[in-house]
Amino acid sequence: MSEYGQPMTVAFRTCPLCEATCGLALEVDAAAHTVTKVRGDADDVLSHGFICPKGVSIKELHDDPDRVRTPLVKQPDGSFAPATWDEAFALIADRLPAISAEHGRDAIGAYIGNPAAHSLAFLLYGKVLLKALGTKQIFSASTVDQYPKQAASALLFGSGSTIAIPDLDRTDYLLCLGANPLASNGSLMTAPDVRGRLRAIRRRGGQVVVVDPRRSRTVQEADEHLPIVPGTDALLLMALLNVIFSERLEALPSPHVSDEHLATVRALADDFTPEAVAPATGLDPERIRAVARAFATAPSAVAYGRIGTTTQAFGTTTSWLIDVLNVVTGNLDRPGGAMFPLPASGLPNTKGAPGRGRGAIFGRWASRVRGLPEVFGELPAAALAEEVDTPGNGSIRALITIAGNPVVSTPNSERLAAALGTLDFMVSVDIYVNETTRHADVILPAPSPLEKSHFDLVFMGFAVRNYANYSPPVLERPAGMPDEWETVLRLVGIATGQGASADVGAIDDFVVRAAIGKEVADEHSPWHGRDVEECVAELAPRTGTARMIDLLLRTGPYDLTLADLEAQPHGVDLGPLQPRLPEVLRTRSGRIELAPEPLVADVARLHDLLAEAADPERLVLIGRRHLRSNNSWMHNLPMLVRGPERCTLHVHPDDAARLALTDGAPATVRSRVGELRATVEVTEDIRPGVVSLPHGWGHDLDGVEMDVARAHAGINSNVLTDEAVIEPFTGTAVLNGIPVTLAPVEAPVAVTG
Ligand SMILES: Nc1nc2c(c(=O)[nH]1)N[C@H]1C(S)=C(S)[C@@H](COP(=O)(O)OP(=O)(O)OC[C@H]3O[C@@H](n4cnc5c(=O)[nH]c(N)nc54)[C@H](O)[C@@H]3O)O[C@H]1N2
Ligand SMILES: Nc1nc2c(c(=O)[nH]1)N[C@H]1C(S)=C(S)[C@@H](COP(=O)(O)OP(=O)(O)OC[C@H]3O[C@@H](n4cnc5c(=O)[nH]c(N)nc54)[C@H](O)[C@@H]3O)O[C@H]1N2
Ligand code: SF4
Ligand SMILES: [Mo]
Repeated sequence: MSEYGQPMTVAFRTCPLCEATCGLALEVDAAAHTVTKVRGDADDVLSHGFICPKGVSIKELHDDPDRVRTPLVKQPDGSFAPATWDEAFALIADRLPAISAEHGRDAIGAYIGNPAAHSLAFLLYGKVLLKALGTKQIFSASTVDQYPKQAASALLFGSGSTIAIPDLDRTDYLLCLGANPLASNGSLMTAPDVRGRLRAIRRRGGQVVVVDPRRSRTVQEADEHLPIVPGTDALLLMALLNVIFSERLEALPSPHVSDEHLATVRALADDFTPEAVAPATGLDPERIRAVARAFATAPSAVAYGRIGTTTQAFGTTTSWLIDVLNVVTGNLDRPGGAMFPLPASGLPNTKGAPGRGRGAIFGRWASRVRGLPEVFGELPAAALAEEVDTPGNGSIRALITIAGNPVVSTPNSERLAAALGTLDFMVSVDIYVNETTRHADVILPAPSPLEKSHFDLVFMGFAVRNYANYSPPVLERPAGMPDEWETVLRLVGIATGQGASADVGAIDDFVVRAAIGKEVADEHSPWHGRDVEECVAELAPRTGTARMIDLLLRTGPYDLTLADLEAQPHGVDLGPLQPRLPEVLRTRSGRIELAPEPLVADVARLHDLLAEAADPERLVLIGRRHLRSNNSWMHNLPMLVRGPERCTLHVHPDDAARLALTDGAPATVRSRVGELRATVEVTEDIRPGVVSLPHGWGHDLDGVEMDVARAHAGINSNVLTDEAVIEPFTGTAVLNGIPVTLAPVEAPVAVTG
């Protein structure tokens, strides 16, 4: 019983806080509008009871007094005052259309952050809003994250969401590059309890090899660690291919790859012998050979790369070579290798004609200031500041941020913060007054995660097993609080000139009819040829996100409806991943484009990298993640920030000795763009020449209204990362491998007398 004398109930739902999508079992105290206990759901079909400290902290997140619960409007003195929803929307309707009328549609920018990838509101209606705004100034966290992987996948397989996922539960050999899933809980690999799954690989006689400049927690679970020089993974991959080709260890040719492409790749690898790449990668040639042989001869093997391989100078090329390695060893699309999930809600690769499509198209427009190419409908986040602070036709005068904190999460934070201060108008849909949203004129809050429904539309498509689950809200929304999708559609109403009081239901009806229209027109859809109104009636009386999900499920690859998922609170297991070639392809050729022309051309840059002499004095900065952190926004939860200081600069003892740095003492870190004072942590767990600072900290800026985070402020590593240094294909920021210099901070001379 709760203290209010009401019975306690247990609710099951998916944790929305990271890609692992664990099942939570929550003891609900509806009368007190909170949960009293958070456990892992032992019956969840994917997570089987696994949970991490962040999942437990969902209670603190819900209860957090600093979480924004009513719209906030900026006052003339710079403070925020609560407003009603109608007042907030009226203000937006007054300002936003006027700016686009005066300066053009591109004068309104949009930045979409990471939690939006877990939020049905943005997944289902975000595109509608961006289309309604009609701006090309669209930015997101994807260009400080995974776009290189998606671009490589699009070139190879024809769609950016056709990502080959490690078949973790059946593989005999995992080669993990630039990922630390024991801290991150996995990314582009939805797999709760990675530690358990890695231990299972080793228990069944398999091997785990980790390529990382640091001795990460994942390294501690591995058989072998290759402590690579940051940014040189593509050289290592070329050397692995070189050994495999020269020792004739490749698999039989695949019917899905042309001989010509295979020959191209083989020729490209020619120059990259283990000896040739050894100086640049810092890796022993014999160990490279041994890994190549073991990978190629294992019954099954898979190469997998994440942040350390995408947010670096060779992001797309490295991501490509990872899949080339999977392909030439026969490990693509087979159990234990890299496989393509088939999620219940479908993917672009389940729509249209199977096996063939339009392929990847990039660069349909370019950014105004630097001329950087569009990728997946966006411009690079590294270009956001210059698009605001460089005057001229098309400069951004108003910005909408949605579930994003670009001031902390994107390169050269100080420039971006200054730029946001010059905007004519800014709206943030967010749950905190943080480093970014403090610049807003209006903050529109989202309901607490316990007050929202949940369906991990994106991440079920990147999971190590096919499964589906749906979570209705655990708690009712407080009176007057709209659902997040209603907020998005009210913004759509404003952007389409219908004003602040547009009929959200009518917009929703319009959107669902358009989606149904596509299905009935697609000859490969189970709804092909049906009457739109009859389909609308079939989905009634649902509305909003629930209706859209029901539509996706009914037209998806399994015979499922939302009601089926509602009846299964622990989720529905749809079995291990199945081979999907060739139907999964959407390339023009109908085959895997193993040697995409732009990436083949980029190999010249790899030759240059080979020739770069190793400079023993050179120091580069990389990042790292900690289990109790989530990018920039969960440091206000006491249970996640307690314990020793975590925002420290890891320095190898040799570098510390050379530079006279002391463990626990401050040091000045300088890069081209910024300077920070960091606390040094001397550790053998990083290779010499490399230093590491976690991202997402630095909460002591003026106007941040997060008391716990302020008390554990840390420093923002993106003050040091350089917006000018980007990956060439996607404009993704190079966040790993930033040249820095270090110096001890001299203790102030005591003045007595
Ligand atoms: N140096 C360095 N920088 C990095 C990285 C790195 O490895 N190194 N990693 C990069 C990566 S991978 C990513 S994804 C980005 C993340 O970049 P961002 O997405 O810009 O930043 P987050 O810290 O995830 O901020 C999320 C925001 O969403 C808000 N929020 C949380 N829940 C909700 C909700 O339910 N609704 C709404 N409307 N808002 C919500 C939070 O308050 C916060 O403001 O950071 C990148 N930056
Ligand atoms: N606890 C926690 N979990 C998270 C997040 C978080 O902030 N905290 N963020 C979430 C998000 S948005 C994402 S995208 C994922 C990211 O998930 P992961 O990619 O697993 O993230 P990291 O733990 O940063 O692991 C990246 C590793 O790459 C290494 N590295 C750096 N540079 C290089 C390089 O040049 N080459 C190689 N081979 N390695 C390099 C780093 O030392 C680090 O160990 O995590 C998600 N989960
Ligand atoms: S691993 Fe991710 S999904 Fe699972 S409980 Fe932790 S934060 Fe939630
Ligand atoms: Mo991310």
